[in-house]
Amino acid sequence: MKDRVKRIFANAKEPLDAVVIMSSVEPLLDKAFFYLTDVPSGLFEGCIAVGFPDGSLTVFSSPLETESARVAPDVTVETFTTRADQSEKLRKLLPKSLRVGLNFHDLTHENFLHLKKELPYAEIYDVTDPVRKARAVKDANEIERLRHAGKIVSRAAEAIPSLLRNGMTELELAAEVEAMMNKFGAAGRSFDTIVGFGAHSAEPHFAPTSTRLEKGMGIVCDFGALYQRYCSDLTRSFAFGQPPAELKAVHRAVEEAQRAALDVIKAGVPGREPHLAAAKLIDGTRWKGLFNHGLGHSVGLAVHDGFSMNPRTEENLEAGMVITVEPGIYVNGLGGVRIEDDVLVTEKGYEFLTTAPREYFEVGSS
Ligand SMILES: [Mn+2]
Repeated sequence: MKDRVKRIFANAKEPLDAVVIMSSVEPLLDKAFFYLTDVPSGLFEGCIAVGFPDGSLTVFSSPLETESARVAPDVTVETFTTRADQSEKLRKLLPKSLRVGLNFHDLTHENFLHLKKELPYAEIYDVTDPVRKARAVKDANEIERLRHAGKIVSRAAEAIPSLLRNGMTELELAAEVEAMMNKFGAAGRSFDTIVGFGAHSAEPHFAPTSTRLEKGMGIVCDFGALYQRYCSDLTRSFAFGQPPAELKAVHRAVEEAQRAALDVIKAGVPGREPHLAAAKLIDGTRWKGLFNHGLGHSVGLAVHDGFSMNPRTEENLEAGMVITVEPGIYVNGLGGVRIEDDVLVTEKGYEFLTTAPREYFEVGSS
């Protein structure tokens, strides 16, 4: 993935000689390793990728994953046997007094100290921001996978009304939604599924429990599919049977807030503007102040992929970004509503990557 390697160097403020990406053990893997190598399979725990300004990339792989690494396009693979062997090969590749960029954001402190020791003459620079910026704007290959991850999660969302049963638990619904995603082609979930019934739905990141579904409860389901390492992230809100009148009105307000945010999304717009549009709409209702999180975030190899939209966002939207748009209103004791979709930012506006009906609210009452 020569272009991806080059983009990191182009984004760096200082001229660098090499960028070193090193993963620890699951879950402390650096997703930048997969961004640069595009290896379809493998964890690559403790492995290292070294990129150079001409776009070339060397991977130090354990024997365990060498075959997976060989599939990667444009990568030189060197297999190491022990950590000492890996260090020796690294020192040979990066002789003294080079300017070396490290991705501080995803490098464990232990590995940082290790690399400093193994490369004592190197000048170390933090490339967190150049890596983040490169990953924020997706290339065609990434967009294709994100589109597919969006399709899978949308199909699962469409199935939810048929899954709802009187007396089922939040944990059961979460498991069934995940099973749907797997059935439709997901390699797994992109984060722990959120299912909240009734008052639980007012907690944006609620972890499902054995609470049972009863008539008149609101439901929030927030979940995502992994497809070829790429994430989707979708939220739909339902009511089981006839919900309290206030919850219905909340749902309408959230739909309108999402519409207002989407209407301002296009390349060149400051990233805070869509957030402010949704917040303005919600703050003009009786639920003022109850939209208590940012409007959305970038999705990619990570479900929170480095860019986010909130009142403090300084960066502009760029064509090729894939972001969530997820306003919500949370009323303590009553319940909450959130509607979340993934969109691709374009020059003229945006394109939905998730498609399940948004307006659908009251479902099955028995
Ligand atoms: Mn999200």
